[in-house]
Amino acid sequence: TAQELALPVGVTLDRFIMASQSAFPYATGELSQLLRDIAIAGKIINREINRAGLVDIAGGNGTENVQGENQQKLDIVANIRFIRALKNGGEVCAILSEEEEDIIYTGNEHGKYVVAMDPLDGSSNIDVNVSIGTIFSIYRRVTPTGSPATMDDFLQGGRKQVAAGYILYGSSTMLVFSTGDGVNGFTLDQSLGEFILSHKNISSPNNGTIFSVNEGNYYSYLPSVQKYLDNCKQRGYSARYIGSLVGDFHRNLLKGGIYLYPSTKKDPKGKLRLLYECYPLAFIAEKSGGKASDGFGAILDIVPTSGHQRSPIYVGSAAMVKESVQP
Ligand code: AHM
Ligand code: MG
Repeated sequence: TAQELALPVGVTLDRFIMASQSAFPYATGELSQLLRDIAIAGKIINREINRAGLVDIAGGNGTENVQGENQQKLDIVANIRFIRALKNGGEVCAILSEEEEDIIYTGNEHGKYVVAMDPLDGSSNIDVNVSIGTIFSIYRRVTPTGSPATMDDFLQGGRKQVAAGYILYGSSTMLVFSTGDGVNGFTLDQSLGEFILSHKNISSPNNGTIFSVNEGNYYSYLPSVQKYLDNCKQRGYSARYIGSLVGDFHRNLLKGGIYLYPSTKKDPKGKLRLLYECYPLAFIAEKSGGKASDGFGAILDIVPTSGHQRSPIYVGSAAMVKESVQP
């Protein structure tokens, strides 16, 4: 398997992908190319984010996205850049984006893959120079190549993801992904413009002492969730909440912790979107030994019914997730 490959920390993403290509059951050359295209999109978005403060492209532009939320300019920029990179790459026939209601057709009807993505998550953090992220989920299409993709290609369910991951634009920029066999993290070396393997075969600590949740909603959570949060506090756990899912998830993945976005009175199904927020992070969680639940069962087992549906989520260290969803 890829984990057995002798790939030292410090190799470039390209070399990693090349070396592991033959080891992954799914890793056709096309998937490898698609992962490279995502890395390129990440570098481009990284550049835009770093320039944002300078060229005044950050900030609300007055339009709303399909969920009726105020859309920031940089969201739109990231959406456009990502779509363009995947179009040019040629492996993807269609994209589902948080920023657009309908399926986006790339014109590559012979592409074997579809991608669901949140091009820039944590948009409320853009203006204030706090970490934000890109989340992506990849499926092999089920409709025949040469014909237009349909919603069926996106609604296969979390277990059918062939790869998923995120790019975190933090104090450094990192790409973390899995093709089903382990989770690896790559840090962008800005001077070289290359993602370098920095976090090899990430394993989620089974337990931890960090809980990440918007406690402002405490009185609107189920009693069982309130009880879990009370337990965390009685034990003196650390409360850490950026309000940027990718950043909160990533910290907990490395240090041990839980991220919760439970249902609230206002949002009975939670806030986060199943296809391009919950599924990909649940995939990374499980592939690294962690867990992801919607309060009833595994996130990855939820049968999807629509492209932009939401789900409550409890994700992170396995023991913590287990305890948090006990009735
Ligand atoms: P977004 O897709 O509009 O950016 O919303 C998703 C974000 C997550 O990154 C974050 O964890 C969550 O919303 C924070 O929500 P809240 O402000 O309700 O705590
Ligand atoms: Mg989002």
